Amino acid sequence: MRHFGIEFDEVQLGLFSDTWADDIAQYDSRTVPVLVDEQLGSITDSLAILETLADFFPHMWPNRAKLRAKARSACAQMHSGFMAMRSEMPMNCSAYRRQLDISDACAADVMAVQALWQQCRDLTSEMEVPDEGFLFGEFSIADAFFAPVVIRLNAYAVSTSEPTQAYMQTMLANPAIAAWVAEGQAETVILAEDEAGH
Ligand SMILES: N[C@@H](CCC(=O)N[C@@H](CS)C(=O)NCC(=O)O)C(=O)O
Repeated sequence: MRHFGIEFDEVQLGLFSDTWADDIAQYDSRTVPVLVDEQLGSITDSLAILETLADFFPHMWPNRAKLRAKARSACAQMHSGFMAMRSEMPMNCSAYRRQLDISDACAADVMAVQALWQQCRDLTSEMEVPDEGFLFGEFSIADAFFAPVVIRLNAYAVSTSEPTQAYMQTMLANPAIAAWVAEGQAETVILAEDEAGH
């Protein structure tokens, strides 16, 4: 939403706090993210949120049908897959190239996500659309969906291909993603201070 200039108010909840269950229940949800719209009510789940937003802002998906289909497929795969990578490499905006022992299943996920990105990039270059280095040329919902993977690959010392590194640089330089990472880093500081009793 930030990348596309869609106005919204952000409410920050303490994910691991004592009041979490009550706090999130106020938004008729059990998990974040949840989007609350005056007309539509509470929309829980990242994929549902992005599909709902795309009803109103269709340019959030690639505008060519073939790229849009591939983008939807990539998002759905991310949403329901890559479980080993998601559980063994927790998203941590403050970590950088941290050593981590990963299972074969996690290493296979890391390879598979890079292969998927390459397929997206290859299709994009075949279609000759404006290319700013994102999965489908210009930033789309697919990039928003994979931003947490980019942040994970940056956080842990896992080897990545050159095209992956180029994509990661493009993503991390995007102002909306850079702001998200910076806010995540600032949040860690707040939690650390709270634990110390300040
Ligand atoms: N499928 C959901 C997953 C959401 C999810 O797992 N959110 C986590 C934080 S990233 C959460 O709210 N966990 C709190 C809990 O499970 O109590 C989505 O993509 O929106």
